[in-house]
Amino acid sequence: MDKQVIANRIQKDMELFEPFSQTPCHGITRLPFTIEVRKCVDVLSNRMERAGLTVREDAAGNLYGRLEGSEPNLPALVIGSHFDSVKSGGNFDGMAGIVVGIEVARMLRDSGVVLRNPIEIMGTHDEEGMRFGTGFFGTKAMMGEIDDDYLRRLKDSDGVSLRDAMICYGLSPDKIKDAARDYQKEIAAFIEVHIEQGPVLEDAQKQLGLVTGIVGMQRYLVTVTGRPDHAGTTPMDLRIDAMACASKVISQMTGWAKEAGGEGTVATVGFVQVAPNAVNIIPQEVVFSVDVRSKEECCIDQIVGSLRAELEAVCGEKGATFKIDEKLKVAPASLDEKLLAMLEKGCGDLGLSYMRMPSGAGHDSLQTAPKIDTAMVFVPSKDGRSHCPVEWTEYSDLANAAHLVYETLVSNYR
Ligand code: HGY
Ligand code: MN
Ligand code: MN
Repeated sequence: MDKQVIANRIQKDMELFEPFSQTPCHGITRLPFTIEVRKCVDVLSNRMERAGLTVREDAAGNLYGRLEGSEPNLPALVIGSHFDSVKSGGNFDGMAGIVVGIEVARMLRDSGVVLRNPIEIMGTHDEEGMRFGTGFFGTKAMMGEIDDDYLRRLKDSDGVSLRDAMICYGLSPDKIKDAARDYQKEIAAFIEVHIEQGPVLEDAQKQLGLVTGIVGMQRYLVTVTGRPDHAGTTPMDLRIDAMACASKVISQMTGWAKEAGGEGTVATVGFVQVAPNAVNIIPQEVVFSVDVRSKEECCIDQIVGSLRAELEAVCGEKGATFKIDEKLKVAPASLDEKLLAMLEKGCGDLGLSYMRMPSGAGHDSLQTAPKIDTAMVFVPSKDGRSHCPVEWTEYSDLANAAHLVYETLVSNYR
């Protein structure tokens, strides 16, 4: 299999998605259940069909392309990742893993090799949680973890519920349970190829990363409520200033993360919204996001505990109130040792340099790993950058990942 041919085919596919962005002059923005995602899914469907796959979309808007094996009743080997993006992100985060999966299907077609198990190339919907503040929607739906309350409760910044967004996209939310898979019977393994989104592989000059585990994550939306007053006539000691309270708490997040220690422990406030958001009005309300991660769940709990205690103290002192909405809570996950060993052997057979490494980013694999044998293959990110317009990965690196997954499947599932 000529590696340049594979890299060229991957590049051709990847470049098809570049025009689909809500922020054409500033990176890629493909929020769930929007026209940008719809266009990506339509192109992905076409590429899957041309690769000989039978395509279907499920009730959550996930996309599957299936290739039968010699024993169709065996559980499928799913190769997947997400087609949605962050705001002003890159074209590779998520999409690269789906395109590599389609390339593996083409390699099987071209080689004439028929695996025992069927394979399914999967594009998942709303992994990032960018619009509704959660994350991993598509894989949660596949695991049967989404109910109607979830769809009604979660709303975007315009007040559109996840349920209504699905209806506008052409889905029937009442059928969400149809997206659930009997994964014990239907899925043998979930394999995700993904850009590393950090500098480790590039610094170590390794071609591939074999992921040993993924950090746990907790996401919250905090609302601090004060009292709007005139910025000029209200004495400092009479104010109930929501921004003064929120900023005092937010400024301590980095210290709490350092104090908590633990491998991969990080805390981020990435979103802040002020109301009424006017230069001469004391803020009535501040809403901010909290994203806390660690390989050790106790470290996450410690940071969230400090957040809660400080909100109590600061708001109590100033006469403000607060609420904390939980948006996401997922435990750290170890990935499957058997699959890791297969991939490691594959790297050896192909002469590809690699290293075992943890993932500080969350992925669909975080949702599948507790119940489905799951493996992740990382490819290097240029300068370690991701979730920004300069995100870049060499197509030859994606070709290496396709080669590894192809060889691993052929060596172990033929
Ligand atoms: O947030 C993450 O780590 C991933 O990009 N969803
Ligand atoms: Mn991402
Ligand atoms: Mn991703």
